[in-house]
Amino acid sequence: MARQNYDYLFKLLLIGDSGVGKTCILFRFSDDAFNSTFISTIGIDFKIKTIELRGKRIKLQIWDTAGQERFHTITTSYYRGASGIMLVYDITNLKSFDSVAKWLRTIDEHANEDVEKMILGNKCDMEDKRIIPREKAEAVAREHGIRFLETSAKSNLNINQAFMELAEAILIKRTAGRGSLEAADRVNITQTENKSLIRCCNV
Ligand SMILES: Nc1nc2c(ncn2[C@@H]2O[C@H](COP(=O)(O)OP(=O)(O)OP(=O)(O)O)[C@@H](O)[C@H]2O)c(=O)[nH]1
Ligand SMILES: [Mg+2]
Repeated sequence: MARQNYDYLFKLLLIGDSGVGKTCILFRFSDDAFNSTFISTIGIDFKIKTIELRGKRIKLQIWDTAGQERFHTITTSYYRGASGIMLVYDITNLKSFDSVAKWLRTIDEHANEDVEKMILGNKCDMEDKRIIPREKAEAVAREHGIRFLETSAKSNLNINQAFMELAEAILIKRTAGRGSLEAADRVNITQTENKSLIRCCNV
């Protein structure tokens, strides 16, 4: 069996309306690249990236969900296993911001109660097309006690920051009240990894 080369495994989930930039955010984080062609996600997909935080190696398994309503049933089935959720809207798209409340309700319905949440206002490189003032989104996030950042997958603004902040919040929660990280916290080394692309078929 291959030796485990990480201390923790965190499962993260990207959600939000179609077209807000979830896949681009993940692509920027995992491959440091950006694609301006819109290829809407079918069902669900994931990428792996290992980061280092507070001297620990943390393997992030990041699930990228399709925003389109027709995939709702399959995507919500992935909420339960997530320890962190990034809820993305597009600062140039009012509808995507109005949907934030709906997505928060979906989280309440399908995710673990202690899931760490973060709201991301993406495409902040398009200042001239901005519809949602930052303060307005900040107020909503504050009201729900959720972290908030404006990001740009295109110009690589706050992308790393967002994943690091979310991972750090999860790490703090997992290790809270302990002087050191205990073996019980560690992921099961026999756990197998499904690296294949999971897609929703026949749609
Ligand atoms: N200007 C700008 N465009 C972006 C940014 N992020 C994504 N886009 C563009 O927005 C479009 C949609 O991006 P995606 O990442 O595919 O959107 P998505 O949220 O994954 O959409 P679904 O998979 O349908 O849920 C693409 O044309 C991207 O190039 C950004 O930060 N700035
Ligand atoms: Mg996508």
